[in-house]
Amino acid sequence: MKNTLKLLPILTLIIFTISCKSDKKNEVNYSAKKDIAVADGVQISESEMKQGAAIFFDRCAGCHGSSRKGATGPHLLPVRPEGSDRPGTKEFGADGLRAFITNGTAAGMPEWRGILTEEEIELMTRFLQVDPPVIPPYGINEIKDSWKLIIPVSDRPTKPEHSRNIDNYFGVIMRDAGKVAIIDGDTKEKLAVLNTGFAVHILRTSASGRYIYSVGRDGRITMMDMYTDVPTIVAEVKGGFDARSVEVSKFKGYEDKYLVFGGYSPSHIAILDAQTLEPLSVTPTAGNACDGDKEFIEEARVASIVASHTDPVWICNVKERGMVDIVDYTDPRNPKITEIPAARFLHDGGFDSTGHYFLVAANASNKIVVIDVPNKKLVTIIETGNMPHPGRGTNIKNNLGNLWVTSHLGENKLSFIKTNPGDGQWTVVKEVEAAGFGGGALFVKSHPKSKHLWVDRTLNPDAKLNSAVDVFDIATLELKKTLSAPEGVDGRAVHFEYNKAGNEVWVSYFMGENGAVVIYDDKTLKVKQIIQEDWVENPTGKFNVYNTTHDVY
Ligand code: DHE
Repeated sequence: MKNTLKLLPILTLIIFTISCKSDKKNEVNYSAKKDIAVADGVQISESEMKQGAAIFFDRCAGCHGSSRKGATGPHLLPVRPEGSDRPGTKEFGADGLRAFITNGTAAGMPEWRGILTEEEIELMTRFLQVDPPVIPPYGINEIKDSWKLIIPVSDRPTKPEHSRNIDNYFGVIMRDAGKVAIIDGDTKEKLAVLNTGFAVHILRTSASGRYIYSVGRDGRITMMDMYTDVPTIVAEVKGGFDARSVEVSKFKGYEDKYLVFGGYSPSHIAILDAQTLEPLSVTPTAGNACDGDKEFIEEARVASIVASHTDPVWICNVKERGMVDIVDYTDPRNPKITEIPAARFLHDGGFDSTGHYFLVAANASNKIVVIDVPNKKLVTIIETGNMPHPGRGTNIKNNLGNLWVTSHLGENKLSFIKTNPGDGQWTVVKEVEAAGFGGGALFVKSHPKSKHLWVDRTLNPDAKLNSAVDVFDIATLELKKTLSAPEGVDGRAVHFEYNKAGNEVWVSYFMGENGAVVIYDDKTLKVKQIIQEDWVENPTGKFNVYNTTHDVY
């Protein structure tokens, strides 16, 4: 059973990728080398190489890395790389690869039968035996070429064209539809459903709250204006082939000025004008690992990014290298980057309640890293549990002190880290189990005005657990209630967001037949409203404008 638990993180990462059922495809134009395919004795044409690369990018790159050198999953290179205990794919041959892909493996690879067609599996058995296609260069010129300024700043309204309360707008991601819905949180009206690109991942809001930016797994950033009567897309740009995060400048004097894009592929930090999305600079993130390993890590993907409110910096987390990069944006064309060696692989994180400290999960080493942002220093690294996955985490307060909370993917554990000075600061002062067995939690959430802590179990294999959410009492840290999916709603419960007032919690249901956004009264824990119209397709992240702008979590 322990082994199953250990596999859960790998499995879950793969489930993320599988679950993306969109017909839309990421348009990565890898340049295939005809001669390599032929020289290796594998029959594969240039167009098949392109098709294989597209399948790999959409389905496999999240775990195995865009360049197939391995990340959370093993490498998939034709020949065993020096020092690796993992054979090359040529050693497995077409039969071995077919068996892995079709049936999955005990090490956590899922069965792709039924998800990929037989022809696609056949193609992948050949694609994986030849050298990976070269990822074409993508730098500032390519970003500039992709840039579309749809509505110039001078043609935009100077004040809202409506009397709605923008602070309580919600941006809701419809991941598989490649869309973002803007919902008025006061009236629950859908104001617009905007096309934002392949497998949208997260949203961030500008410091003024006027603009919402989305980023997707095609590296596309879409900028949406909330001042127009109907929210409108005003600019778009492709910052790379693949990405997971974007953030804006929030420090006084820099509000709504600059935007940072974190590239998974290529691995780089791009800075853009936040009013127009014009690219200003690109800095590759490749380099050595945090632990003194001399291996140069080319694929050094940028994971979470937060914007400091106390300094003109972003905190960008370089996953494979385990480096926390503090990016000073005062000179955006020549950003000054301070690298803080931390732990591998950095993933997601958020601020403590003061906004002075940033806490980020290093999920390959089961740790939470604490960074003192104004002083650009590592405070400490805390061992928590198997695969911490906090989202941005959440801040609560009770008789143990101010606590920042993380859930875990790999085990059933919530860890409460004390953040205020005094005995126990930066240690886990309490651990709590949720209902049932196993991990699979992705997100936690509370609000300064709430008495509750909400936790999902999205990637737990048990449908009863993954379709429910647990609500804990902040004062006692005891489980108060497990809320199952309301009637007529199914799928996995994922991600929470409070409204501005802090008295409603919005929960998404995705990967089912009857997805929805369910709105709970945070006090009574009763369903207030279910948003389940036709346009609601596999909803995932939800971002309230006020809370996102002010980092209320
Ligand atoms: Fe996410 C946050 C990466 C799969 C929904 N996800 C993040 C962040 C990273 C990340 C680095 C932090 C962004 C930040 O704060 O700046 N996510 C990845 C992956 O690499 C991964 C594991 C696999 C993949 O191939 O993408 C992955 N993520 C998923 C999902 O499957 C989820 C549940 C739905 C989806 O989009 O496919 C999902 N991730 C989210 C959401 C956030 C997020 C909603 C933002 C949480 C927040 O409150 O800030």
